[in-house]
Amino acid sequence: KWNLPAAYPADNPHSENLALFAKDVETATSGKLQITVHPGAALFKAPEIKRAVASGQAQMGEVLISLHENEDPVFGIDVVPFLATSFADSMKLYKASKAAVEKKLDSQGIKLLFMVPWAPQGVYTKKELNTIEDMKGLKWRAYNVGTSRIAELVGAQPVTIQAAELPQALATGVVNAFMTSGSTGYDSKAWETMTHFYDTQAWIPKNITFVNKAAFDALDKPTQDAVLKAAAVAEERGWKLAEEKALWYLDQLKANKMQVLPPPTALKTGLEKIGEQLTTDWSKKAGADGEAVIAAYKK
Ligand code: PCA
Repeated sequence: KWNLPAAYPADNPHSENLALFAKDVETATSGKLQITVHPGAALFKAPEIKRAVASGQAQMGEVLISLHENEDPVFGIDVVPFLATSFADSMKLYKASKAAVEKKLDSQGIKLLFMVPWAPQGVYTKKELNTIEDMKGLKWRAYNVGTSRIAELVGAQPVTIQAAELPQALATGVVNAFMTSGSTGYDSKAWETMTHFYDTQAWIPKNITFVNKAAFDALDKPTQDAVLKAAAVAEERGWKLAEEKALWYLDQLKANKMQVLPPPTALKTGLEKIGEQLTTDWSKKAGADGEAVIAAYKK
């Protein structure tokens, strides 16, 4: 009996995919390995899940990999703005970076099982944005290093809040703007406080699902194979689900009376400039290893 802490709501496609993964493992092993998924950050808060698995407090987990960019720049490659903004490019970037990510995780006692994308990231506000100057002074919800840095660059005030606490932060007015996907906007009922969604398609972040290496190694071979097979199926299903539902989520924002808009030209240009700055910063941190991954991606 294993636990799998996760950080997003039970009806988010990531969590639904995990539930199906757990079911597949249970079926394939005739109930020998039972995985209980704990969505909604119920067991561990998002930033704590990875360490909980590395230290064996939980056997498996799911987390937004860029939460751990400080441990290795390669964990933040999928949040470099405007590097890979379509699902096809995101898959290419995944393939180019997977080995480096796996290697780093392995050195931390963790085995990567699968990676699944969110939808492209856009900006939620309760006022019109025309340029990045309009973002000055916003109380900006950040979820990782990159989203904090954007706030700093535009003169907004970053407040780091994970998705599980976002609805409350919106309701109490702790923040009045944020970047995320259509799905997290939907999960947190963004329309109750926000009026605009600018579909900037700035990057596609990913979640990783992983297992404590020692726990995995202790399984017998048929059980290991069942886990790996279910993981491969979950990865394919997850990518499909994410892409299929991306537009559906934007439709839900519209149906709830939000304005879903392409970014005005000046805003787009401003964000792209910030993107260039963040790309330079990332390349500096990531050095030759990072360059090699980007080169493989661009090939
Ligand atoms: N939702 C998560 C991470 C990226 C996303 O689309 C969040 O906003 O915390």
